[in-house]
Amino acid sequence: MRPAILLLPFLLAAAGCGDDEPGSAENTAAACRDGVDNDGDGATDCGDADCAEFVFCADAGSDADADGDADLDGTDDGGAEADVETDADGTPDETPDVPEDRPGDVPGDGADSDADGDEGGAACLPGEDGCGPTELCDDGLDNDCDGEVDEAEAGCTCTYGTVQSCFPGPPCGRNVGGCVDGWQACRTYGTWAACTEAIPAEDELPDGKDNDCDGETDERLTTTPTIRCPTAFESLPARWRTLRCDDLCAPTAGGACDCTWSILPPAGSGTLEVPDRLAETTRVYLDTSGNFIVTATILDPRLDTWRCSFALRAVPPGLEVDLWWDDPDPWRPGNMDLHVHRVPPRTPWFTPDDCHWGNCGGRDGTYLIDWGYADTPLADCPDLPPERSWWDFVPRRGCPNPRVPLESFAGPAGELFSLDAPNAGDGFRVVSHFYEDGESWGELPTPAYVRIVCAGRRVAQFGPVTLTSRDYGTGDLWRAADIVVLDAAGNCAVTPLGTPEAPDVQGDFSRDYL
Ligand SMILES: [Ca+2]
Ligand SMILES: [Ca+2]
Ligand SMILES: [Ca+2]
Ligand SMILES: [Ca+2]
Repeated sequence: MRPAILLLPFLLAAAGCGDDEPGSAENTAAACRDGVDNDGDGATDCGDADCAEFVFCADAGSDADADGDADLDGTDDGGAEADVETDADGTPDETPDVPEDRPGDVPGDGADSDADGDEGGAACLPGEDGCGPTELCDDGLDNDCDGEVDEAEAGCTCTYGTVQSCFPGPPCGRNVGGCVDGWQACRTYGTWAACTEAIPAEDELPDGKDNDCDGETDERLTTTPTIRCPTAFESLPARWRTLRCDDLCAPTAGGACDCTWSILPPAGSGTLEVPDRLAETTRVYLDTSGNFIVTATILDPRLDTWRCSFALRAVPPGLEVDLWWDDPDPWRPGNMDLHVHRVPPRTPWFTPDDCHWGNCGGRDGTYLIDWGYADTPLADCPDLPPERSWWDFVPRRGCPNPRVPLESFAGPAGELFSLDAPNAGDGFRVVSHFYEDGESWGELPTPAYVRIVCAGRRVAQFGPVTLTSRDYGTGDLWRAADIVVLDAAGNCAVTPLGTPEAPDVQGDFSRDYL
């Protein structure tokens, strides 16, 4: 699902430029972005104090979330957001941590295999959008700009369970400015699902962001920005993220703004809305990995209304496995459980080789798993909402590996398995168990999904696979996939079990064997 990024009607006010005269002062929006030292004082554009009040200059160096990375300044400084290119200004980052991706490149890989500035799609020259008459398959781009990426109608196929990053277009906007890639999974019948969790190109707004992803920010706009809209922030999953209206209100607004918040989470999340959506400062819980797209509707001091959408990217270290399900009967919610069994040994399920809610989820202070992994320091452990977790990591001064930090007793929120630092060669098998289904035993078959994230990258997603609860605590087991960790970074290979047409779903009796 993609957010409906619709612009409310808004008023364009003439830029109030005061006492400047063309060529004599550097305090107009145009003069502060023309690359010329207009007033001859030796300082150019944002380097000139006369330009400081403009939002595209005022952002420089701010660090609103105190993570050491200047959030909206368009430079990577090696902090937590270093891999998120927020400006796409066409100039190299001053202190780059990874090479920047170019339009059409595979996002985040920092590579441009043929050095043409364009790894995946048509070469993009200034002013081009990359739209063409033909959809190309396997590039994660909407080449024919019909709103669908690598679509079945164009003859594109894929291997069930694989996941690719995708961008719903236009192609030349990929990884440029405010555009953010999403994900799409290959469905049971071998075609790509819709590209979700992305921010596509929008109409340009005066907000300090390159909304139409053409490499220019706020171009051809005459109004002074009153808001400043970021592109993306990175976080660990299972964390709270603070949202501040102040961060979206430009110094040039001349006062405080008023915000209303909404959120569109990844599949498998229970964070369907911002809890306190009218508050100027509030927070949201990132309960799984992936992109949470936050949209703020902002009322500025001039009573103009704007919209700003940005991505909160929850990226786990090591290995994360998610289970979620679409409960067809919310009044009697079904309760599935995630089990991750180390392999070897090939012992039955529900043993100490199987990490699940009962021995790996912190219930009653019991943690009965010893797979030889070090604890993760407390500072890097998840924030835990009491309604979904039994853990208290403080007495332990850390969190164990592996662990099930979040449980769920009903959809749409899912369950999570975390192993922060797996070793090369480690193997695991993933099962979903339909524990019980309220009072309606076995009457409501329920579709389940499993997602596997390795080294911060979503690598596989399986489902929907229909499971049935046959009696209390004794429903189906779905053996979804085997995982082998390939290197110390946590990259992995995933093999589905069963076939797309006949997934490996067996009754509760099958818990006696792996
Ligand atoms: Ca394509
Ligand atoms: Ca298309
Ligand atoms: Ca632009
Ligand atoms: Ca803009």
